Amino acid sequence: MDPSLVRTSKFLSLVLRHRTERIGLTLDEHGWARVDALIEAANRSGKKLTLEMLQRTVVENDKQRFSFSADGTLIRANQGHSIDIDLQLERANPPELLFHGTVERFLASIKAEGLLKRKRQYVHLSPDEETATKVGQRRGEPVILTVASAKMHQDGHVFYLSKNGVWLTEHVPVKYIHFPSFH
Ligand code: HQG
Repeated sequence: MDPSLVRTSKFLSLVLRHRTERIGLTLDEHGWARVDALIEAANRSGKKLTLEMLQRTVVENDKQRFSFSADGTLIRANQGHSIDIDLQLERANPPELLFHGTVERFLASIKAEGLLKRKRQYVHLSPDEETATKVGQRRGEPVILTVASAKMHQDGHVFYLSKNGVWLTEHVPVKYIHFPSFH
């Protein structure tokens, strides 16, 4: 991805998922910002942003992190929020297994408490090991945990699938997690 788009994506992640108030923007209850208000608020706060930069970020983003509304007047992040908004995601049937990329230093705590959502609205799970590896790599040498998601679902746990293919759930109890044998 073009480095300037990476910067725009990071900026959008911050203001559309976590710190909207930092640039004096407000989101609606479903996490949408008005495109014109976002551009104005960003430029007012010193971050250059144009409609073309937003369009390119939505289309070319490596993880498809953002979407426009059908009429193009609104924009939001597809997942990853720490602020309390309702994405109105529909429940979905997960595949047999899902994956979670983490790092060694969290394992003792995960073994005690399962996977917790921490600051975000949900625990984020990946559909394949390759994606989970990239998620884990953000923090160091990745450790990939395997989650028995179909079993969890059978037992009544609710799953959602974000628009960009990330699986979301409230909590993964330890009994559904397979840890790699060397950990
Ligand atoms: C860990 C990125 C100790 C968990 C990614 C993770 C993803 C525990 C960290 C999305 C724990 C939370 C989310 C426990 C979980 N004890 N540590 N009981 N339970 N953890 O960033 O899944 O690029 O909130 O393993 O690609 O890393 O931003 O979650 O290491 O899709 O679009 O606590 O964010 O997407 O970290 O990443 P995060 P995550 P974007």
